[in-house]
Amino acid sequence: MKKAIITGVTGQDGAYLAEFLLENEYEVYGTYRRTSAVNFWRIEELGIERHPNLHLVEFDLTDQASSIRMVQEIRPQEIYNLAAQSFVGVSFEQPLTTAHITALGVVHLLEAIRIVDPKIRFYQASTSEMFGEVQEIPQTEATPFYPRSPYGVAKLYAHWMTINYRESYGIFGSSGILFNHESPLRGREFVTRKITDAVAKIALGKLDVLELGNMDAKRDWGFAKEYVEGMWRMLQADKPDTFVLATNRTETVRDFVTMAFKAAGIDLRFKGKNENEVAIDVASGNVLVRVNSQLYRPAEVDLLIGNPTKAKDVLGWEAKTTLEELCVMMVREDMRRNEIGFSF
Ligand code: NDP
Ligand code: GDR
Repeated sequence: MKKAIITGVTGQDGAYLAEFLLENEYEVYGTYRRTSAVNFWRIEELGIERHPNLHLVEFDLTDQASSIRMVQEIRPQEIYNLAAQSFVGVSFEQPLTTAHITALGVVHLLEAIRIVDPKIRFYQASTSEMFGEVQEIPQTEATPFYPRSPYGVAKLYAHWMTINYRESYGIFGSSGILFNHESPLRGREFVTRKITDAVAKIALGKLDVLELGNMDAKRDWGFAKEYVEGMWRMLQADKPDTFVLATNRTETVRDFVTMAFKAAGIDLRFKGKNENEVAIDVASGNVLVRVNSQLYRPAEVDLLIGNPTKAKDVLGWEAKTTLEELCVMMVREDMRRNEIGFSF
């Protein structure tokens, strides 16, 4: 039985990847952080929290000694580094915390591999945020990077360190440049889930207005459950490499708002521009969405669209779920959770 460590099993991707690896007969060691109220709601939602082959390990990526100890004790064949301070907005407020976790944290794991067993295969969760300011459309593995947030800069460091350990020490380190991927398990601070949760609350009469920042931003959104399989495929390949995972379609935040309200049977009409923009319920005339300029970021990534051809050719990976299907899935789940008063 293969052993894999997933850092960040309490997060969206960590939970889906744990489910996928358990289905594929792995023994999974999923790490979580010691906090006053550890949150296992995602693995509980997937019904895997008591799976006999899932072992929950207390771990903090910022602690070098514990990285070495963990790798030494578990001796896995594969490590998936999904742990990160992953919220772009917060990275502007906490640039150093973001750097400690999201940038330097990866070196703790790479060093642990180098010291304990250089044959361990390593996946690094890189991101389309490294592309940042548009240099080329669509973005590929060869597109120049120009990150626009402390998060993007931190991830770029981690990306290059993964490549550096590959070239310097022959470590099988692969980097997945993943474009945005969402699901009912997405954190509610990210825009898609913030929207679908608010749509459910508005439809159920629990909220009057949703406030958003920049609605002109364009993103390439896919379904997280499919993307974690791509991570696994990268570590089964013949050689380590860098791969883009994306849908090759881009939509604005406004388009997603329209789609999500439509999924709840509400048609919207948009009025005004920039910070004066609102979305009005066509049936009632009520304002349901308002722009709050305080939610704008100091620097924005305007347009992301990825070309996943290399992943398709080399890994046989392809995104399948459409944004419309994903949006309906998320609204339905948030309706159910809001109806039963689900606690996260
Ligand atoms: P989440 O924010 O949902 O999960 C992040 C995980 O990292 C959580 O389990 C969190 O634990 C853990 N974590 C944070 N800080 C530390 C730390 N110091 N030590 C150990 N664990 C820590 O992210 P996603 O699941 O969405 O993303 C997974 C990875 O993929 C991240 O690295 C993200 O940056 C990257 N990525 C995500 C994309 C997306 O669209 N989802 C796209 C491209 C890249 P806790 O629960 O305690 O906070
Ligand atoms: P992103 O995701 O920054 O792309 O990073 P997020 O959902 O936070 O933002 C997407 C776009 O929506 C705009 N936006 C808002 N965003 C949030 N969170 N809240 C709002 O109210 C709001 N209004 C408008 C943002 O300005 C932005 O343009 C995600 C994370 O998962 C990263 O970890 C990952 O690396 C990238 O996706 C790929």
